[in-house]
Amino acid sequence: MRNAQDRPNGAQGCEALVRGLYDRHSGTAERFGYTFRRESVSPGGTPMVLFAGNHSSGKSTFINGLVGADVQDTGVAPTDDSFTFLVHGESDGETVGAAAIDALPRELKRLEEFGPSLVARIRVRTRNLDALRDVTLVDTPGMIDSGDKSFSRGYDFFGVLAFLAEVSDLVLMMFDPEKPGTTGEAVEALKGPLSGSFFKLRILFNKCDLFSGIYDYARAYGALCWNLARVLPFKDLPKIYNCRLAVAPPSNAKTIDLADFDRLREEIVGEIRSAGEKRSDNIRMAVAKDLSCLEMHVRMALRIRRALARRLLGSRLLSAGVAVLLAAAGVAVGEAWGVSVSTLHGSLAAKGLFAVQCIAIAAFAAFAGFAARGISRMEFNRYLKRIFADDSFFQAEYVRELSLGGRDDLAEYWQMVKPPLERLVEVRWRELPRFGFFALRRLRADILRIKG
Ligand SMILES: Nc1nc2c(ncn2[C@@H]2O[C@H](COP(=O)(O)OP(=O)(O)OP(=O)(O)O)[C@@H](O)[C@H]2O)c(=O)[nH]1
Ligand SMILES: [Mg+2]
Repeated sequence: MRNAQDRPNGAQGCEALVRGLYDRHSGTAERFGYTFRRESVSPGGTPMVLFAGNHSSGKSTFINGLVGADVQDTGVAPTDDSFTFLVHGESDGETVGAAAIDALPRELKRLEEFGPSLVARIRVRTRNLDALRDVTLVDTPGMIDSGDKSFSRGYDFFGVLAFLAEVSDLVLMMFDPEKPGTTGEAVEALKGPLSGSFFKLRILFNKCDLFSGIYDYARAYGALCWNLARVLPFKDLPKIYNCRLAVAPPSNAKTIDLADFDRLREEIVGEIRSAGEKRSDNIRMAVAKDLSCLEMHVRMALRIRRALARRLLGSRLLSAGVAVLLAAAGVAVGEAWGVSVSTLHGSLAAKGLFAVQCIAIAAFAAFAGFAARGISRMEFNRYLKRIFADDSFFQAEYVRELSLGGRDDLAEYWQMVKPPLERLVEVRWRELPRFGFFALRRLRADILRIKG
């Protein structure tokens, strides 16, 4: 596989810029408990194209067609449960598991974090094929539906998909007429893991040769658009590449013209071949997104910490106030109906009774104070849980930007920032820093710089 040294200076410059940015902001990320999404980048590495989608939608067939050899198994039944990286090498070879991850570029090391079940399913196939010189192709397990909700792949499939989409330069999501956007995993993938990579996502509707007529095709295409509209957060429908990769069995006598499907296939093949041209831009965008997420994380952490500290102080003052009020009321009641201070000059017995009265008042006030504290702590915990139940904190923090409109990216970042921030706040909100003015200023400047 090619490495950074083989690539031109533009890519090297991009790598240096990116590394400098991550170094500069790693302190802020650490202080605020933010984990970078793509800390390690190899802009000089080979561009990567990810093939995802329904099982039997033709991912492996497409790859075989691109490289001009049968490197991947194909078949109608779910064929593949591995993530296969097809890379160029002088001799043919195959590695699986930890050794395969070692053979991949540095930025893919994070795959190890998904656990041994995933590591065992990582495969690197080296082939001496010209088509692989300038691109690494990644075949993924087909997406399926399971009747049993407890069905699991033994690793975080969507997490892996999100990570691979993040580091890829082009992501192909393949559907076929049999399941036009109705596969549970495919829908979930578009809603979650791939939602941060829409700008490099291409949707393919394969096997268009299978339609028996234009009505048949229109119905399936309509169903795909209908299902996509429910998960894609855009007003406009993205371009869908209707194509075919194989020839239908002769029994399916065609009444629709296949030429357009073949043209669109060639268009997407062209995009795959030119994936390298977009690599520097993709990396810049990915880093800008990562830093923007860090900026949002810092802003939201500061706002939430401030709100929680205020709430905690309020509830403490309330319980102390309850104790003081009850103590004052106890003293007043004692003065009116109990042993008054004015009677203390008298007998020793009166002094004794007065002491008992004071102790009783103090005990009562302390008990009431503790009870009030317990109640306000419960209320505080409820408040803590409510913070992430809706997006009101996010909307309050970004009220100005949201009111101006045209900032759909903010909602996208919030979806990425929210889950880890929620976990962080729940576990250690007190340890979050109180101030971040200068860190935010630096971040803003660098985000603008990298966006160019
Ligand atoms: N008619 C027709 N058949 C196709 C087309 N593309 C792929 N196939 C067939 O569909 C079957 C499944 O293709 P694969 O490439 O194995 O599909 P896959 O997406 O890799 O499947 P998994 O690895 O199981 O996820 C194979 O028998 C292919 O020959 C196409 O455009 N038209
Ligand atoms: Mg396959």
